[in-house]
Amino acid sequence: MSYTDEVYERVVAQNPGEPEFHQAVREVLDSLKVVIDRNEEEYRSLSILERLVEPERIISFRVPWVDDNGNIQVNKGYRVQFNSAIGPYKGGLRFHPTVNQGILKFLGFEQIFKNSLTGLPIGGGKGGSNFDPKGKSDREVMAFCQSFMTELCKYIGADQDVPAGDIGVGGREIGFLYGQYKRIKGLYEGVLTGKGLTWGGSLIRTQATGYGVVYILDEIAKAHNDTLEGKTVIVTGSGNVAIYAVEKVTQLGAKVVAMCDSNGYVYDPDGIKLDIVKDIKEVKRGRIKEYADRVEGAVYTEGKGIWTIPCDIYLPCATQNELDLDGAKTLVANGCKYVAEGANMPTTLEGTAYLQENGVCFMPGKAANAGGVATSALEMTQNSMRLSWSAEEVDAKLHDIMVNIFKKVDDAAKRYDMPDNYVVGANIAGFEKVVEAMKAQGIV
Ligand code: NDP
Ligand code: 2IT
Repeated sequence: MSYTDEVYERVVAQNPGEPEFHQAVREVLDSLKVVIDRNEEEYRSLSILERLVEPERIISFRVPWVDDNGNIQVNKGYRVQFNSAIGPYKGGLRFHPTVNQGILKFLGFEQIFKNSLTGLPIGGGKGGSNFDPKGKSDREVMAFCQSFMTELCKYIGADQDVPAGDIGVGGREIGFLYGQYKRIKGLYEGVLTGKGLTWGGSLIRTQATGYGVVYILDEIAKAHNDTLEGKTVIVTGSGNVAIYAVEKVTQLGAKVVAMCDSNGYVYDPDGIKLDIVKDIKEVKRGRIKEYADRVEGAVYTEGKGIWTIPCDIYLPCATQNELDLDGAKTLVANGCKYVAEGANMPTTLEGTAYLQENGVCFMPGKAANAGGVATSALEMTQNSMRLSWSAEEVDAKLHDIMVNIFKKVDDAAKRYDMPDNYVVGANIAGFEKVVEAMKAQGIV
């Protein structure tokens, strides 16, 4: 059996009940096969893959808090510190009822390669809780965040582990978390990113993930002698990543016709009016259904199926495994040409294979959505220097980083004779830097 298959079997046996983690590992190991084959002896003797798939540390803790009715609630809290070969652990916190250890391990594992691709010195980590911020008052969210940070603060620091936002964690939550960290540790340091602009945050961090998806999409189009101008686009989700992907792709001349949330999707043939989506989601914390009540000609459909609307470009920006094989088949049948993942692992392995086999240019999340964490690293840099850059400066750096990620991914795919296979390219290019660092640092 090949070394990669052996390690995959071991991961499945030793990490039961964690299908998303198995899936993320499967994809990476399949891509790395061609690299490992060239030097299997050395990788085996150093147990590189066994070390790569085992988190350096997982911290799990109880998060007790008091709700508005005076009842005590208890949630689970986690931080997965996956790999620190190239820098302090870096990655978001997710607050969503579906969060469990396996989901955070898949996210932390993806983060290792994503952070490597940015070219910046950040290792891989992820954390979160099964807490559901939906429908909670600001006071309840604050009580939860304070309790969560009271435990987490023992394990993080500006040069140790720097969390940020993810699903269910935005500016409000980062604020409450930061306040509690500072209160307990007495340190005003860059321990979290995605901070507010008056207290150490970076301009463009809010927009960065969505903008970055579109910057790399633009590079893919150019590499295929194409342009985004006039294209019809679907963006799934209507959270942070989705909103700013819509903003940038619209600025570049494309038309977004549909968005969704976990309840259903809206179709607006005239093009989504983003100011209305922002008001519903960023101000009122409402449902996407309200868009159809406010915009004439827009139609709301309850449930899944946003991919049935014909499009040239599909940007999944909601959550893992939202696009399966049937969805992929429908996209191809309707002539979709590009898929760039704003979310982490939103396409199943079968869906991805079908898209690639049918000529769709497919950019995986660990490359396409790396602009968020890259700008987080720029926030860390500004915090260390105790100054802040202008929006233009940060945006230009983000753009350069995304162009460079495209080059690295494209180059690695070509070096291994799989041009246009950006999945293989991203995994190999991300791995190359991390493995060099792991080898140099000995058996740790
Ligand atoms: P938000 O919480 O801001 O938004 C999430 C969006 O996805 C919401 O519209 C939400 O709908 C929808 N969604 C969540 N879960 C589901 C589900 N099970 N089914 C259908 N829709 C769902 O999160 P972000 O925009 O920050 O994150 C979106 C994705 O992007 C995630 O995969 C995240 O890991 C990834 N990502 C985020 C980065 C960042 O900087 N924020 C960076 C890189 C990747 P509803 O409100 O109904 O739950
Ligand atoms: O998935 C991700 O890259 C994020 N949620 C952002 C992480 C970060 O540290 O900015």
